[in-house]
Amino acid sequence: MERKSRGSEKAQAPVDRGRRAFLKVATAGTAGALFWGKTAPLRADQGPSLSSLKWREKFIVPKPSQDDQISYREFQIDVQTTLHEILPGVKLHLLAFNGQVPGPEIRVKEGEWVKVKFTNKTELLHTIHWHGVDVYYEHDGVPWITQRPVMPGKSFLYKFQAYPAGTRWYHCHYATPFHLGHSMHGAIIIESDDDPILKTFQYSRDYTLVLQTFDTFFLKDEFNKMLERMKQRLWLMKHKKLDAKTIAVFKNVQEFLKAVEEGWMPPYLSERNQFREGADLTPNFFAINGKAYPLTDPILIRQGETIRVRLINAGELIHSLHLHGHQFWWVAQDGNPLLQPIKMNTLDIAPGQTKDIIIEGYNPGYWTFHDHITTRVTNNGIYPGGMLTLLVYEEMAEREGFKPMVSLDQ
Ligand SMILES: [Cu+2]
Repeated sequence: MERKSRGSEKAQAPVDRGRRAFLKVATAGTAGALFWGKTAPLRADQGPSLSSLKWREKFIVPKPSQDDQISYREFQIDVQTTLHEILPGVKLHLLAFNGQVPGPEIRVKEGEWVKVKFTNKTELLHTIHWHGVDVYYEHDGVPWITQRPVMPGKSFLYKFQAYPAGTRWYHCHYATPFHLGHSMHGAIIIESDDDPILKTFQYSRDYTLVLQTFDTFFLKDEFNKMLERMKQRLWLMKHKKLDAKTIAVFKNVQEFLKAVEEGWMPPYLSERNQFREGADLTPNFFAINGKAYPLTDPILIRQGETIRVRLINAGELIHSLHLHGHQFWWVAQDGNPLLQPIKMNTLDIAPGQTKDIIIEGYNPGYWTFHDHITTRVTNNGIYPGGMLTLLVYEEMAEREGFKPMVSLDQ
């Protein structure tokens, strides 16, 4: 089913005409770019205009229909505990979507209707939030605001129309400092035939890199506490005592204030204190797609090839990613194409953000791509490690049988 009326044809026409006009100008080699309908000088660090003015169009996010007359792309996602290895000897019990770290990547086309059956296979409470996707509010996955959390053993059907195109992600929105840190996240890539980045750069390969930090002491400690809470909750469930009182749900703020007045002690006044800013979260492992260097997967490229790398920061820290031997194009922010790509070699990415870059294969070799906040290229404080991967020219590696050296200096 097509999304109805996203701006009138009349409103779109000038943009398309503008884009065609610009492409003509660009191919003719004129040093000028159409920017907001005016000619602006093309800076050396700017790429061709991506002319993405879609966000200006007017539309209302549709509510998923109840009768299921729509044809959906269907996905099954569960959450379970899994034993995940970041590095040999560093195994952590984590909460993971379909037992994977990061969770399965969902790829859909813009405008497609998506149905995700989410099943909770733990004794904790969870939801899924679709980060950066324009979903109908009832499917936004914020516990107690737009839905009741998904209870142990229960399922929830998330339905939405995939929009807008771009690099987006999903994560649990329940007790997020803990559940997100525990790897309840994954990528959702919304593709479009009309993607200005694909049209402009004609890239042939597309990589997704999910950045994550682990505080293994915190996670181990919290996991043990969580197992204890799970045991308690199982007992409550068995004796049919898991109810609103047990998990302290109030209908509104007044009801909550009244309970405090009458002597009920909120958990933040107790000793639990589990997510205290700064004091507790001191990550000692830094991962790309669930692995720390030297177990990170290399990014493969060939001479003359253009690739797209989608970066998703699912962790707690800001990263400053630097690529050796190349300038790359920064082309999208939070999934949305920039009006003008920017040429750079070090890109910062804050928690929750996604950024897309285009790398052109013009300097054959083996190059590191890493967080330039240097404490993050370590494993438990030991260099080298952490958030570091390699850009590897495939044909060279094939010819020379290149395998990165692994040094674990004492
Ligand atoms: Cu959760």
